[in-house]
Amino acid sequence: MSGTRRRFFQDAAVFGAGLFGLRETLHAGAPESTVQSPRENENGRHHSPYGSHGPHPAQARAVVRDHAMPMVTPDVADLAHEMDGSVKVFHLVGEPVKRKIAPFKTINAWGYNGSCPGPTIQVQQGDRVRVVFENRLPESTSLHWHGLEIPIEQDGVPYISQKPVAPGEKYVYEFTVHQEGTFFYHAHSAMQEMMGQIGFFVAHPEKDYKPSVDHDYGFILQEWAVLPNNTVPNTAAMEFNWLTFNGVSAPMTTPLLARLGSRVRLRILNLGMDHHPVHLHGHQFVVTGTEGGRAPESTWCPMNTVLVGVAQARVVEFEAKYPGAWMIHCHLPHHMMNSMMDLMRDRQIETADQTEAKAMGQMESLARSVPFQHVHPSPVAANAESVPGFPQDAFMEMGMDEVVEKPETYGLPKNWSAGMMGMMTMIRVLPDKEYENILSKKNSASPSAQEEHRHES
Ligand SMILES: [Cu+2]
Repeated sequence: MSGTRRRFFQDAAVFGAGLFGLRETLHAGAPESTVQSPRENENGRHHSPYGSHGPHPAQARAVVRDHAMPMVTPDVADLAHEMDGSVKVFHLVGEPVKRKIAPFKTINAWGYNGSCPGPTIQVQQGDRVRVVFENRLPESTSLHWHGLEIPIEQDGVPYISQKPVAPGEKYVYEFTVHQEGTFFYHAHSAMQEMMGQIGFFVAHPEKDYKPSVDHDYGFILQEWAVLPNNTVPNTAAMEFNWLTFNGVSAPMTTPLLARLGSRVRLRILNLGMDHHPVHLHGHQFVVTGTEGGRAPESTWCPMNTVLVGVAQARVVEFEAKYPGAWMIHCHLPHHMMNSMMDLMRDRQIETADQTEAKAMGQMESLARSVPFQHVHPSPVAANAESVPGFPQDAFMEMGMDEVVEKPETYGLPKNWSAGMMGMMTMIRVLPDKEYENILSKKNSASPSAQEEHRHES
């Protein structure tokens, strides 16, 4: 075991339960016993996603796999399981979910177990998996296992492979996972997909991937059309004003942490109406896998932007060589924005009178109603008004550091949040001392979160 890898496991023990600053959102209406965070898995306080009890041979292998690293889905919890003999049993509940996607915007999405996207399911290649699904939506639905090679009866297509699951009904899916890779589950109904009904299904490989990584993170890319003064996504829309990573828009996305010199894996999954070119700053990565599993090393080539098409997963890996807060974002310009219209409510900044004083006055009064402190640090030229095209970005920035503060944001430059919007997060590549400092902050910041889950153990 390399020094870096050993340190990772030490870190995992320190991390504690408080990975998420958004716990109250994640758990709104969720049966607590069915959701847990990846770090709780690593801490060993709860059922591991790999299984940890029972004498079955598959179990013995699973115990070994407890030491493998689960993927972390920032801002989304993992789904716990129980064992029935050698079968891993998950309980998934499809239901309406309130999701705070930005400090001033909460939407009525649909998801699973109180979470949108749904909680992450992590299994081991070779596992027998049972998912007891309960439909608490107001209409029929089903669950499709995207990318998995399973019997047709488990495919989750209404009328074709099963009867739709009616509201209030349960349906049991059961199959053996013979593949490895980054898969997902979703309702097999277009409008329900656009309401948010998707979640990760990760199958960890029988034989470790080479090279091994020190950090493994997953993102689900989603887009939403939610008009100002509205909370319900327009699932028939062709244009989108809210873009999210794991159900939150920057700057609410929880920054990723990586120790300087470590190897990082990102799994990026897209379910929406657009394809997203996801770009990493300051480093080159290689695509090591797709929604079909691990890609042969002969296909790896250096890049820093990967196009993640609808219904695709792209797995990339890189060495975190350079210290700093490096952006990871969709590069479509309009996907690097939040909907300013929401902050304006029923008003707009009048472009005919776009003086800084007037625009700022409106921003300040609206920010107070949210409430957050709006900081606008970027100066404009004295003759800005006379330049055709002005303004473009001048009044777009929304500094709100305090509102989105969490241990992972500690030490970022003042007003960092003004530089982050839409489908965007950052990976903070940190030297040992800074990295450990944030880990200990996470640990001490989360006693209530630890307390909250202790009774389940
Ligand atoms: Cu995009």
